Amino acid sequence: MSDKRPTEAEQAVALADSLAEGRLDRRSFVRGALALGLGLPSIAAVLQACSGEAPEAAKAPEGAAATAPVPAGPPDLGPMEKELKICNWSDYIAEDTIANFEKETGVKVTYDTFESNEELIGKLQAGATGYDLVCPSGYAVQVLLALKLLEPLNPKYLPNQGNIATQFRKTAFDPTDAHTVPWQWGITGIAYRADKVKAPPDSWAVFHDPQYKGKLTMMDDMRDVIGAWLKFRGKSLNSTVAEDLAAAKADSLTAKALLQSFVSAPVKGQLVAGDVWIAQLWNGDTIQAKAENDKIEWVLPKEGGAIWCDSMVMPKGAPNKRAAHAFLDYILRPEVGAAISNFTGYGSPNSAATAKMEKPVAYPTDEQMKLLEFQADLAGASGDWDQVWTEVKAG
Ligand code: SPD
Repeated sequence: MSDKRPTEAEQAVALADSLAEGRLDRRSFVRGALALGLGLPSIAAVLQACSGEAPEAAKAPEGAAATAPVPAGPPDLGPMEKELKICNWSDYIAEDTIANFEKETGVKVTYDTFESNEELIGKLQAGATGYDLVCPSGYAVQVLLALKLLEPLNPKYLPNQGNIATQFRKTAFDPTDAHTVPWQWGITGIAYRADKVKAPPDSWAVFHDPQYKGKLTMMDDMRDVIGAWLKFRGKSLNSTVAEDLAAAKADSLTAKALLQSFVSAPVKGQLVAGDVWIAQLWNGDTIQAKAENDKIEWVLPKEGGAIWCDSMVMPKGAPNKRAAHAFLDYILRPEVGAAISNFTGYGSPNSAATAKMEKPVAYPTDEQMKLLEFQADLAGASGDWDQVWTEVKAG
């Protein structure tokens, strides 16, 4: 007989299983869940998921046949698999997050990284990645959903889902919370070496300033670069208007003549070393660099920039779905979520985790939000953007 005692998360899943399979009534479930320390929002989420009741919007109209079939939810998952394969952005997880999960569950995790949403979408479109969890930004979730490349999640296995902050529920990219568990949110702005620049930059125009030729970088990321030049001209960073894109292309090419390179997360080392003085960069990665060199600062340009939320999703055909859910519920624990954001420097979409963070990143106020815009799916215009980016890279 094994002497391994079930963890609280496993007990919570077993409790939810018993409720779903009718071996436990709702009152006993609530009593057991409270004894395990589950929060009321998590308990309510499981009760709703197990109620068999269709959501308000999906309910049959008055007078419809009482026997109309209720749409089936995601299927129950089998036993926990022994492996899990994750693909995430680089520098985006605490050092012990994976090791602690492996120790607790016995699941062996393979962890790969990617550097842009377009790289991730390309991998998934090519098929057969074997990934169980990947972490696209909101607009890329919309792209993957449109391509039918995602599996729905089963809330029955996510009792900690109730810890997610309200801003990150029922989002534009996942209106029913059926496919995503939000991971981190952040903002694209400008990192700079305060000891090297003449004056702190406050505009995307700094990437057109010849005095910094060779000391500048912008990200190797179509949405961030073209989006920045759209904001610079007072346009939406999701614009699909031909003239706006033509202007953004011209601005990108003017900048390119002064840039050392297009580079994303790896620029941190160059900023620390002083080879790069001014870099388009995400706020959290800048905080990671600042930990190594306190002369590094970050600013949101006066013209504004992108705010985004990256979420864990399960690609179509994920081979280890039960282990994927176990990992998602694990990262939704307050202390695990807090440790991840303490390392990454980004905001946590988990309010219980934010409450435990050393230096929580505050969500922008309504006033600050006026400068920020969420990136959205470009749908039919993505080919036009690809064309602009290809010409910028080749130009
Ligand atoms: N090092 C992790 C950075 C994650 C950035 N993701 C969002 C990009 C939005 N364009």
